[in-house]
Amino acid sequence: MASSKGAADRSDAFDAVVVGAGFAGMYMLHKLRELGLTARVYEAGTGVGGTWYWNRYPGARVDVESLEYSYQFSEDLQQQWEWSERYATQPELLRYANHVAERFDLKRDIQLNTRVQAARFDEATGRWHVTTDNGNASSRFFILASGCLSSTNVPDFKGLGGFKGSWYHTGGWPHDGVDFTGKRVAVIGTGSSAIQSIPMIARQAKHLFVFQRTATYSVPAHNGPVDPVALARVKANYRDFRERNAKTGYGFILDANEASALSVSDEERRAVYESRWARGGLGFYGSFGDFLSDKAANDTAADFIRQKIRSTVRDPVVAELLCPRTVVGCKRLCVDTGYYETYNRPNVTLVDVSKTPIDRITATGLRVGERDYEVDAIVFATGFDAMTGSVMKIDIRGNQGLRLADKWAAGPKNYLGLGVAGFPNMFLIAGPGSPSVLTNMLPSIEQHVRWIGDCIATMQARQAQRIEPVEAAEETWVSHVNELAAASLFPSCNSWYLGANVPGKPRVFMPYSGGFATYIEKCNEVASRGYEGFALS
Ligand code: N01
Repeated sequence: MASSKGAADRSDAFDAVVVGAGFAGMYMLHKLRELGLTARVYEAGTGVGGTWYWNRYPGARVDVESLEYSYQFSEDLQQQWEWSERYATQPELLRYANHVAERFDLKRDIQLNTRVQAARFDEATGRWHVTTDNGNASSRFFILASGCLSSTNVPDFKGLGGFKGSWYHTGGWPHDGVDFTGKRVAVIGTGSSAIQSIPMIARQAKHLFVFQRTATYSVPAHNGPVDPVALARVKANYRDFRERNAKTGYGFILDANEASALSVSDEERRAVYESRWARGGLGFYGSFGDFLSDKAANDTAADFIRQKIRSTVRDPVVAELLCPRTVVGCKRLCVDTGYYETYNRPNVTLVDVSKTPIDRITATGLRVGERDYEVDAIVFATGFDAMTGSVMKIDIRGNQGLRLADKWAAGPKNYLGLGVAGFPNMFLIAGPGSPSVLTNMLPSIEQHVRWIGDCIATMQARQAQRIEPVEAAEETWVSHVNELAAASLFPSCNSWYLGANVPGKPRVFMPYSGGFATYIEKCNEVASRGYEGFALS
């Protein structure tokens, strides 16, 4: 049984405290138990599942195929679990998370409904003291599995407090759902969450107004039931499938074409894009080898998608507004079902707020310039304080009281994305400095958990008490992450990868963009050299 609120009103000592019971926190707990360690997982929600617990907006589903976006640590689990669709819906993913929690008896060490507020390292005892809104704990290891996209971003619009209708954020959707039937609805934002929810909301609402600041590239999902032939092939040798996936740049198999987009004729290039478009999904990233490194190559993909938008959306003015002008992939490519088609509906209006921003929320709607839009409900599909938001909300203090918030004031600094100098025995899972959000998150999470588990096992074998990165290794890693980003097209637009969506946030490209396979090699090399770049004592 998960601990109830009351049961936690005491100070507890554990080998490890883990923040978050999403896919990362759940597997970390399982791994710690395998090592014979005691652990407590704190989770702010009333259930497990992380992202899939919070993001219940209409149309929410994964954008990586379910057969790949799933745990691989248990052969029985991956053989026995049956995904119903190529891209699982949020309810199915949440069922999966709960199934894993039950199957591995995780809930008895997960304390729900509890938010971690502070964590302080005591140099004298070598222990972390963790404060929550529901009891305190101490532990040798402090592990942040708090998620990259869990701290919601509601822009500070004037007048929101006086709005008489209802408002929602996609990342904190009511558990009972929302019925928009007969309502006039505003959706603010056109990122992945908006692109998935807009077609669903448009079907219910009397009228839908979409407020777009930046147009987004999206490829069709072509979702459907899992292909039984592909399923049988994967399950016959799931291990091989996972090994191939770990050798890719993105952590999922996309049959990457290494050729340059500029090395082939116009007809050949178009045929490649058409076949990727027909297959659907993020495999579009694998069209050409220089997709994200050469602007001229990227322009050919951008032109292709713009043509698709123009041939789908009947009103040419609306189609032009929907055509993005940025680099394809400098924001995460979206995967949709009927997104562009939705703008052909008579009850949908696209409002361009790129030049004239939303001025304020009024009692009855939104004001843009001189014009008022009257609505009954507002959906903020405005994203997250990504990658650092959920970590920075915790007051974390390391050696000599050093605050993580101060250390990261100019952007996150860590070594391999796994540890932070000055914060002994603290680990991050799939956060900044690692491939995380640029990859299939599940294999990235599992790779981190395995690495942390091996590291702790090595410490036990050597009777080492503390581990933390050496400053010089951390500096070198941060520079490497920055250099890789600077050599790519990623920094060319205002993305949440760069922190550009949150006013005042330092502009630093946060994830490691050198590719999943290269990153795994680097982590393994560090471990095989006795945790090179870390100080063990
Ligand atoms: O958030 P976003 P998201 N006025 O930050 C706009 C993952 N995910 O929740 O681009 C007007 O991408 C903002 O405009 P702009 C996935 O990794 C995955 O959609 O800043 N507009 C943008 O259009 C994804 O990348 C799935 O100009 C404002 C939108 O709000 C990540 O989560 C599904 C504004 C925010 O887009 C985040 O996606 C969903 C303002 N003041 C999410 N402020 C899958 O498919 C912001 N915007 C698995």
